[in-house]
Formats: sequence, C-alpha cells, structure tokens
Amino acid sequence: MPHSSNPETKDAAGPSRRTVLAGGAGFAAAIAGLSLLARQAHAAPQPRPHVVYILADDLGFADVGFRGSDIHTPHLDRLAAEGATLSQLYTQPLCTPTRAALMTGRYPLRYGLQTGVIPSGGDYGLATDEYLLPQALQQAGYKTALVGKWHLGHADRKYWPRQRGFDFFYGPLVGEIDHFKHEAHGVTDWYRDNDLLVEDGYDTELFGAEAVRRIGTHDPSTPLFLYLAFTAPHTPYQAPQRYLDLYPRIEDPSRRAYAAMITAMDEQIGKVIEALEARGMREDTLLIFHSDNGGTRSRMFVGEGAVSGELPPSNAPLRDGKGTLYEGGTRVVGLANWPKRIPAGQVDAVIHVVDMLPTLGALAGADLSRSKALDGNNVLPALLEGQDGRTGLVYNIEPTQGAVRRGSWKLIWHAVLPPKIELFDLAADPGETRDVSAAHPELVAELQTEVVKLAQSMAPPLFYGTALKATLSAPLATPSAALYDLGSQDD
Ligand SMILES: [Ca+2]
Repeated sequence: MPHSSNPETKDAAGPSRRTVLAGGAGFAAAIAGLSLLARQAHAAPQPRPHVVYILADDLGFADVGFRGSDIHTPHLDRLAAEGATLSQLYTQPLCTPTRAALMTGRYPLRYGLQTGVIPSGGDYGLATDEYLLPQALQQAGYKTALVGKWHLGHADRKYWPRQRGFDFFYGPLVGEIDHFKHEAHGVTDWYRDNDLLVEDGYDTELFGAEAVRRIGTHDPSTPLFLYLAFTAPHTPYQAPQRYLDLYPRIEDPSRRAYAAMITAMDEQIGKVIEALEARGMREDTLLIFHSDNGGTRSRMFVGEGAVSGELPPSNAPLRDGKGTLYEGGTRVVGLANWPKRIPAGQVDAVIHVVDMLPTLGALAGADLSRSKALDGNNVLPALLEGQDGRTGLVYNIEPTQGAVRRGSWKLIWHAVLPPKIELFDLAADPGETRDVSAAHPELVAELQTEVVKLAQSMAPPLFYGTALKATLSAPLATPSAALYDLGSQDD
C-alpha cells in the first residue's frame, strides 16, 4: 500500500482536534492551562486512572495498519481509531536515551545518557540521584510493574528496576536479546524481580502473558502503572512460525519476520485490553503506545544480529531513521487511548517523551518536588482538550552533534569535521528535503547559540568512557593465521 506524503492527514482517525477544538486558543491560553494543571497536581481526578504504558522497540513510523501499512495491527488500529493518534510525538533517537527521558522527565544530556546506548560491556546506568516516574507513582499510591526491557543499567543491581521504583519486574536488562533464548552474547538476560530466570518461550508472548497475569491479579481499587516495554520489532528479526505464516507474500525473510514480530506484539496488546475489560478496568485506563525511536534505516544502528537484504522498517514520509536526528529517528508512531476522557481524533500538538512524567504525575496527584529541574510539561490539555503542545524541543545535544526545534523550524548541527548546518521548516517540509539555512542566517545564528548554551551545560556522555575502555582492551580482531598470511605477502 502506498504511503501518504502527508502524515498529518493519512493517519487521521477523524478531523484534527487541534483544528477543530483549539480554534483561537493561543499560546498564552495553553500556558495558562499548563500552569493551572501544574497547581492542581494534587487534585488529581478520582478515581485516578490506571496507566498502561506500552513501548515498541525500533518500530517504523509507517509500519502499523493505521498508517497505511500492509502489516496487520488490528488491535493498535482500534486503539488509534477510538483514541488520539499523536502526529508529532518525539523521542530520543535510541533506546537508552528515550527510556531515560521517559523515566526522568529530563533530557538525557542532563545526566550523560545522550550518546549511544548502554552496551553489554557498559558498567554505568541511569544516575541513581534521578527521581523516576515509577518512584513518583509508587509514592502516590500506585502499584508499579515493568514487564519487558529496561536498558538503563545492568552491571550493578542498584540500577535495576526493583531498586528504581518498580514493585515488580519481569524481562531483560540489556538492549538486544535473542527473542527465544533470552540471551545476549551467550549470557542469559532474563529476570523476575532481582532473580535470574530460565524459561522457554518467545519473549513477546511471554511479556503479553505476564502483563495479563499482572492485570488479572490486580485489585482494581488501587491504581496500576504497568510499563510494558516490548523488545519487538528490534533485531534479531525472529518470530514463531505461525506469525511468519501470516505473511506468505513477503519474500524477503527479514521483512517477513519484522512484520510477524509486529503482528505478534499487536496480538499481545489485544490480550492486555481483554484482561483490562475482564477486570472492569478498561474505562479507567489511560493507555499510551509508541515506539522508543524510529525504525532502523542504517546498518550502523541495526544492532548486533545480521540482517539479510534491505532493512525492513519504513519511516515514510520522514527522513532517515534510528540513531539520527532527522525526523525518522525521533518522531515516532504513537497514540493515547482513555475511553472516558480522550476523544477520538488526531492530536497534532508537539509532545516529547520528557512530557510524560509531569503528565502522568499530574494525573496521579504525585509529588514531583523530588525531581530535579524538569524539561517536560504536563500535556493533558493537548491530550484531553486539543490544545497546543510545546513550542520548542531539544532533539539531542552531544559533543559531535545537536538539534533543536523552535516552532516549525529545526536546526541540525553536525559538528564533526567537516561540519554541516541544516535548517528545515517542518510545517512546509516534514520530510526534511530542503535545507534552507542559507536563506535564514539570523535564525540559524540564534538556534546555534541555543545549541552552544545547552552544550555548555551538558553532562559528559558516559558512553565515551566505556567505548574507550572497550577499544583499548579489545582483543586483536585478526586471527593469528591471517596475520601470518599477511606477513607472507610482504615477502
Ligand atoms: Ca529502540
């Protein structure tokens, strides 16, 4: 099926609510609404909603049914049709930074997680002096559970989910596992709470079954925060045969497995919804779904598993993908569904994943005074009433590159030699095809000043220390026989 050239209209389950509802509501009114809600943080709605927060891993922007894909996602399509599709939802371009931003409400540049992901050999984690979303919700009386991938520190138990505000944890700690063997580099990475676990099964189905169990045994009179972080459709591309059999017409084995993984995830999401209905919790549940970053379009970011053929994810009509600062890496497929409160339609407000902590915190009546200075805003007015979202955002700031958005203007500064500055008008050119920096030198200078200011305040990337150590201690990649051959050729 062809992809629309305009993401603003293609996925519209109804007319844009920003257009219909926001009307003359200007920025000042939006700000007034935000601060009013901030003051009302302790007057949360009663009963407070359950929150089911579902993350996909490396899902392409275009790779769900409600964006016109041939990949079957009937349960997500229904959630999208009955809820709000989020047309401008932003994350960080990689796993670890996005998860950190979600947990803290703060950009990863604040605590050194802005570069790369925590690799298997990395001994660092999300700083333990950060106050996390599950801690805030737990303090507010929520039961908190993580089912799925963590990727915010594994080398020391102090970084693990049970020590960071989750009453329950089931899943892997690192970024990429074999979906059947649950191991990375031959080491099992699969836990229940703080205990290593060996069990058979396909991870996506195990996550779904565990989520259903958590809901099935939950007392509905207590609010639940269930963070369901799938490892699908991250590499390696693997799926049980019955899902592969759904796609006989896809010849490329990588794309067939990728599609099968997405449908397997969708099926589990359907089971989670059934479980909520069976417990009478569905109407009072805010369900948020999105990808942690864009689909992979470069082999540099594909992960450790080999992929044959063309890389399967599509972020059409957005440019590039995972690991980059272009929209395909950072603007993700997403939706919010809360039958009682969120009307059906498309929300065009600019929302960043750092906004989720203050938003959910406000709903829960959580005390966020223990958080360090938040980068996120409460976006309930955007979700519930179609009001405007943020007017700017920081894509990322690293020693080698940075990008910021102001209104519809986006500056990307590639700082490594040879350096390059790009300016895009996302309203006119969401696909980032026309660099207009030469035509707007003053705006470029202003945005560069903003990037420099942020760079001066950033924490040094923790990834660099690990990368350097790994480089210095790595064994010689060439087998000795090959060295001998090389020596022979010198003769
Ligand atoms: Ca990811």
